[in-house]
Amino acid sequence: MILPILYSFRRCPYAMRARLALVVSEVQTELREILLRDKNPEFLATSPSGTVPCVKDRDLVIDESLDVMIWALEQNDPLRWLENRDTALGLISTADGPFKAALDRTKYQNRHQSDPTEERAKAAVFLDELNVRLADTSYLAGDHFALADAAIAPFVRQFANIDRPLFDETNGPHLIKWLDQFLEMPLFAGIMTKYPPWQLDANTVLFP
Ligand SMILES: N[C@@H](CCC(=O)N[C@@H](CS)C(=O)NCC(=O)O)C(=O)O
Repeated sequence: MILPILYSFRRCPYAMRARLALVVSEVQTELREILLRDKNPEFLATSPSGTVPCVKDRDLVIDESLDVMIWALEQNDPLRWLENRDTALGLISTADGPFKAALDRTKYQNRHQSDPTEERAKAAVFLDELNVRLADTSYLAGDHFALADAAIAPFVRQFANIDRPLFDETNGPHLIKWLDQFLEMPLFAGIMTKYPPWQLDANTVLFP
């Protein structure tokens, strides 16, 4: 059987969300760890955007992390991650749009010539919205950890890691608890295994 290939990068939050969905759906892939500063020609020939994650399943190429999640979960969704999908997709669109822009402009202020205080304020609009949602339920879109949580938590983690004490001081308790719960999930530990960068003659690495 030819397995789908997953081009991934351990620390990329987009690749993290894809790996979370692959673990939960038990869709097995051949994992190829990519170095973003030295991309393999095979990866560049596959991914139209040159970004991770990217899945190649025979003739099908999936170059967007959210599409990888949905592709995997539509094959097998034992934990009902696709429930409340429309609510999830709305939140993910804000996370990937204005929130991710503010995250990058807070984290890489030199590259963007941005004002981190202004950018933190923009990020806070979304983070406050999440905190309000999490006051009512423990998860972003329903009564269990699902698509929205898995797609968004890697980005909230990245934002929090810029300055964790400041994050804890300036964010609501429900959001902090939700993030900490995510970081403690065996599921999260399971997608953060380190792999050597892939090479053409490397042994096959199965994921999950
Ligand atoms: N919209 C894409 C974005 C993926 C993305 O930007 N990934 C980053 C790594 S976190 C990347 O591969 N950047 C290419 C580079 O740094 O050269 C998705 O959702 O998959």
